[in-house]
Parts: sequence; structure tokens; C-alpha cells
Amino acid sequence: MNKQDYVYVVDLVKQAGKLAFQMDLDIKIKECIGDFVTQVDISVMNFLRDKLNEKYPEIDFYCEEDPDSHYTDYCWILDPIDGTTNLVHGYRQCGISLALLKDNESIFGIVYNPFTDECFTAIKGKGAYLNGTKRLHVSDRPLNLALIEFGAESNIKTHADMNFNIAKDLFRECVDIRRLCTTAMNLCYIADGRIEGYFEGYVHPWDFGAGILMVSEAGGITTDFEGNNLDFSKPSTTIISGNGIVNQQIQDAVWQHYNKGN
Ligand code: LIP
Repeated sequence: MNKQDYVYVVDLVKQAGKLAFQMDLDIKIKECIGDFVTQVDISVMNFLRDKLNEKYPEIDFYCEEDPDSHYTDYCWILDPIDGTTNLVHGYRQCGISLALLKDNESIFGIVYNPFTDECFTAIKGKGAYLNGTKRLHVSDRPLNLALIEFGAESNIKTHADMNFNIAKDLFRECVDIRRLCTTAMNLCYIADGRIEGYFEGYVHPWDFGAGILMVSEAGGITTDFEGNNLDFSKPSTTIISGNGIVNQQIQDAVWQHYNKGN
């Protein structure tokens, strides 16, 4: 992505961020409690889809809230609000997550939290930055000095024991556990060295499209539970991300419980 396009897209996402302050969220439940969509999600999607399609008609558009959209080899991938549950509760940890995918790889990513005005960006091979100025680097903390995040598939609940048992094992080994409940922000926080690692058993490509590049450009590593690269063409996946020092230990903890159904 060239400088002109980078500036244009970052500005567009920040404009979209203003829509997060609209008063009437018009909250709707998608499939079950904990699976929400709000008017903010829809407004952000419509705004970005229209603008990006107009400026870049050759690039497809794949979005969480657009059931007719799908993965292609050259597409934008958007989660209009990652952390919708947080938004619904006024817990202002959420972000617009937009990435550009080429041949199943993220080549540009932006995660913008309009409430904190923190804008994380990354271009493949050119580093990751916070607010355009601070170069991001993962921390060098080992597990015994680490903060670890995990997602618990909140709207499914069937894997509650497995997720919390993994977390309990890690809790005994690390400084503490955090639950931000947004994959996009978790990955940015790893990239910025605020936390050291994260795992979740069920995420979608729009959740990690931008954040995965943030982590790799900051020197970290992201895989699925088996240690494979994440595949954007799959509708969902497991995920482990970290500073590269804690990843193996997270994977070991996951394997103590994964597939045991507990
Ligand atoms: C969330 C995901 C997020 C994941 C959370 C939660 P929400 O859903 O988008 O990436 O880490 O566990 O499922 O709150 O955006 O609907």
C-alpha cells in the first residue's frame, strides 16, 4: 500500500469512528444473548463499504455484518466493531478492525478505538505503529512476568470448562489474566507489549485480519491451536498469539485441555 492510500484509508476509518458515538445503539440479538449487532456496527459497515468500493472498485469487500460477502484473494476484511458486547455495555474497549488481504495474507491493517482515539496500523514489511508515531514491539517478558488474555466463546458457553481450565493453569504460571474480550484489541496490545499472550477457541477472520499483521510486524507470532498459520478463507479458527516467548507454553496449556471436552 502506498503512502497516499494509507493516509486515505486511515482517515476514512477515523471518520467512521465518529459513528460510534451515536446515542441510539438500536441493539439487536443475532443468534443468542451475547451475540449482538448495533446500529453502530451497521453504520460503520455501510460508510466504509461505500467509500472503499467507490475508491477501490477492484478490491472485494468481506464483512462480519454482511452475510452476502465472502473471502476472496484480494479483499478488504472488516469487523465494523470488534467488541460489540463491550460497546453495548458502555465498556469502551472496542475497535474498528479493517485489513487488506492479498492471497490469504494480511498486507495492511488498522484497528481504531474511537473512545481512546488509539489508532494501530501496520503495513507488511514496514512495521506497526500506534497513532502513526510510536513503533510497536512485542515485550520480551517470559511467562512468569506475563499478562495473558483469553477469549471464552461467551455466546456459546459449551467450552466454558475447557477455556477456564486452560486459563487457570496459565494463571498459576503468569502474573495475571486479563479479559478484554476483543480479539482485535488483544492483538494490538500484544504488539504494543502491554500483554504477552492470548488464546481463544473460536474466532472469525474479521476479528484477527488487522491484528495478526500488527503482531507479526511487532515481532510476535500468531497461529491456531495446532501451530498452523491462520487461514482467512476459513469461516472460523482457534488462535494463539504472543510475543514468541510465551506461545509454546500457551500451546502446552491448551493441549492439556483441548479436545478433552472439559
Ligand atoms: C467478540 C468477538 C471478539 C472475541 C470475543 C467476542 P463481540 O464478540 O468479536 O473478537 O474475542 O470473545 O466473541 O463482542 O464483538 O460480539
